Amino acid sequence: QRRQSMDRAEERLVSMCEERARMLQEQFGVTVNHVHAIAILIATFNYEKSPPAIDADTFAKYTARTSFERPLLNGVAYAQRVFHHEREMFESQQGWIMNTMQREPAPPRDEYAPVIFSQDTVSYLARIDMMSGEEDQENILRARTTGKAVLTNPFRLLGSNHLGVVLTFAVYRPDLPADASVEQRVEATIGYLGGGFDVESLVENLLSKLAGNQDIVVNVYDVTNASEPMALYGPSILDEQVPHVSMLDFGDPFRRHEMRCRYRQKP
Ligand code: WA2
Repeated sequence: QRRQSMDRAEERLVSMCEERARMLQEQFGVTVNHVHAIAILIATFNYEKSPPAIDADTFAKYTARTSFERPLLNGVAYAQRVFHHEREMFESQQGWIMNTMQREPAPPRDEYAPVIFSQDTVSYLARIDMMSGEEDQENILRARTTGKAVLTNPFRLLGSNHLGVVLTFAVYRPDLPADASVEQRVEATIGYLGGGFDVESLVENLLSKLAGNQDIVVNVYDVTNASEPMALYGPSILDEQVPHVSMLDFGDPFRRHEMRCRYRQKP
């Protein structure tokens, strides 16, 4: 009798965890796909047309109207690639000076990635050189050599200070061949599109709507380095209960994530 109820409890935990992992992965996937489409939109409308057929106001309107397509993202922003020798011209044309994330004037470097377009929900990113943040810089460099969606380590996002990860796509000149080399990719890079997955608040909101949510504790980790899991979501765990582990694929082959579920109280 006791054996059977244990099995049923275990089965219920497994199915609740798998359901949550599938849902989260699905919402991650649709969000990544939509950001990819905006990256292509920018390449098309900002580069192939002269003068550019997109400006900051149009970008803000379009991204606000399509935010339902990106349910887990705090917003999207576009950072233009600017070389050091172009900086003076760029700043005088824009009429502003690029800042670091610490809100200081950006110190000299070989190249910069100042945000020129942003969704209103992340308007605090405007004018910031995204190369000034360690996580953002790593993402930018990896995005442009791979041509794929890339994710950062879990860290606290600007603005909300919520735990999350940043998604970045490189934007290329539209003449980049499909089989381009790494060097060709880097050379053809004109900017970067991305935003923050606000895991702390948007995943909470997603899970809170599911039946049985009060019964279980859900954690999400970045387990790219298996011996050093990095917490991305959920409370710190004190008890030694063995969790059920569900695999998560957020679309960046360089990273591994997993969901771990436990009963709040032993059944
Ligand atoms: N987006 C939202 N919140 C953030 C953040 C970010 N980066 N960085 C820190 N907090 C413009 O990679 C290009 C968005 C990064 C793109």
